[in-house]
Amino acid sequence: MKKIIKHTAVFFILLFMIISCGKNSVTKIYVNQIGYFPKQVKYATVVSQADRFKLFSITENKVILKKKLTEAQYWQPSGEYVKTADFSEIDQPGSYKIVVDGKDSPVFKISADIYEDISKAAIKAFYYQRASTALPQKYAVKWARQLGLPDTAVIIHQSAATLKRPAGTIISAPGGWFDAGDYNKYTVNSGITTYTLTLLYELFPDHFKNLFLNIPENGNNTADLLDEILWNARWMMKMQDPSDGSVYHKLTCKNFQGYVMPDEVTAKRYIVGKSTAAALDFAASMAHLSVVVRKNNPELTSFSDSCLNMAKKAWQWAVKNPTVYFKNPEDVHTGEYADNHLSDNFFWAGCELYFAANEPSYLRNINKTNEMDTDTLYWARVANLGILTAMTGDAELKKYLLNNSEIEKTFNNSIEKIDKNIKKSPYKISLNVFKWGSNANLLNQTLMLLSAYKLSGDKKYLNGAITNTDYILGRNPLNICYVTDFGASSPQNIHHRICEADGIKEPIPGFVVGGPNPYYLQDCGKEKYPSLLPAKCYVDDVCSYSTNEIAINWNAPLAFVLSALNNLSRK
Ligand code: 9MR
Ligand code: 9MR
Repeated sequence: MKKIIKHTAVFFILLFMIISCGKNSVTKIYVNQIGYFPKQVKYATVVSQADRFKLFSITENKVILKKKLTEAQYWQPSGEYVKTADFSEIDQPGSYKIVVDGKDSPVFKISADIYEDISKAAIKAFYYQRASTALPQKYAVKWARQLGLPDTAVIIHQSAATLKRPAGTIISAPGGWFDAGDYNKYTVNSGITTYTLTLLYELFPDHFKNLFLNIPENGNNTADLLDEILWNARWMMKMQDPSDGSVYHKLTCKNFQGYVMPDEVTAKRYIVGKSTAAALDFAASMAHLSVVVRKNNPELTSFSDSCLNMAKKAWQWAVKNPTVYFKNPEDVHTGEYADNHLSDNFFWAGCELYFAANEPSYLRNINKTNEMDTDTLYWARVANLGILTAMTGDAELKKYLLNNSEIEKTFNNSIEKIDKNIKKSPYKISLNVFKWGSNANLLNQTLMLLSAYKLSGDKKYLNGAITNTDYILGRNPLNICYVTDFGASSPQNIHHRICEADGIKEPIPGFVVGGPNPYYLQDCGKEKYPSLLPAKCYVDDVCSYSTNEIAINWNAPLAFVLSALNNLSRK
């Protein structure tokens, strides 16, 4: 009996707390701070006791819509009850804000070209990551910088040594992009990044033939996006050991550098390790590039051939050395990108080489989709890249592949899961697990949806892609646009050595930060994080490399999603 009374009391106290908290709670309105497309879905997310919202047109200086909010739904990752303001019926271009309970949202636009600037900035960001070159003011405006880290004399580390290239041998491997906030260059992460941008170019070739990014290659005949991809691909080619086709795992200093500019780094640079993952990701991304270049850029035929030859050699090495797993040697402390789960990498590279070489013998892994993790897509889980290639590749070759495998079914299942998660989610997004790089995980799911939309024309996938992207651009529990220099509120203190050291207040534009996740609080210390709830565990502080760093493999799906939406939503 006593127990029951105690339980009842606890129950009422909790109930009282919930009700009184709810009453006192301040109204919050989250919108896509960049804006919304005419003729497409438009949602704001609201935390409020109120049950109605108004849409105020700033252009016309009047309220143009009054409507009911949806019922509140609880979202566990942010610990909030949220309602949706659906104003999809408004298509008139202009500036707007949502008003609830006397409170205003950030101002946003409705316009067909909302993603024009931000989609370009997301690609231009790669130019700012270029290693081994000066960035003249003409292209880099106030973020111009001196040449640093030329990488023309890097040392073969013991872990990468062979008879022909013993430890201490000097090789040249200039160019490429800095991985992230750090100055190192990692083959595995370069592979997925290069692939993602190549797929973007492949799916929208006409869009990119006319898109100029104000980079040094601007005046040549090659699309600027492809020029940017080539900047990295030419570096990757230097990461192959020509004597046996193996691929080095990374080019790095032994330790992470302090907050200095590239030209101030004095530490030596090393070629560290070889790995099966690096060989396969190299093979896959190079084979894919070779196909896309062959198709779109006849002026680069011999480059395309080299890509394919190098991809084949890397594959052969990987087949002979299927379990060379990378681990940092004792004296090296930079990013590891360790991957000991390689069935997906074999599958991805096999698919790519099949298309590139028109040779079914590469397909020995195609029926292994059930051994792979196809629910996710990031640098260590790449099965979906092979699946995307199989779904979007050359019609004839694709027929054979799809007839002889479960690939189509697996793709459709993944897309349905993503779509279902969006429908279930009070925020209307497909992300419900928040890991390091959470924003990019959501963007990669969105990339899958957009590919599905391009293939099927089914509008629900476009809708899902739009609502997912809203979250990245401000319709999230922190009310922040996660892309630097865009939106009403955006990250100012990214974990990025250049931005920290350049003496310029504003961060370089167009970078998406990794985003909230609660798994690595020791970078800043737990007390720096305003909340430990997964979708709120983020701090705009340079110390937070687990939530506020930027990275090439995160910006690639950002560029993909924004460019694809910019193109598709107008049709
Ligand atoms: O700056 C590094 C960042 O690029 C990496 O993502 C991160 C995790 O590998 O590590 C950062 O470097 C930190 C190091 O791991 C520990 N000492 C402090 C460094 C940040 O200044
Ligand atoms: O993106 C990587 C993430 O999945 C890992 O959990 C994390 C810790 O190992 O490392 C991330 O990658 C970092 C890399 O190791 C070094 N450069 C910065 C990358 C982004 O934070």
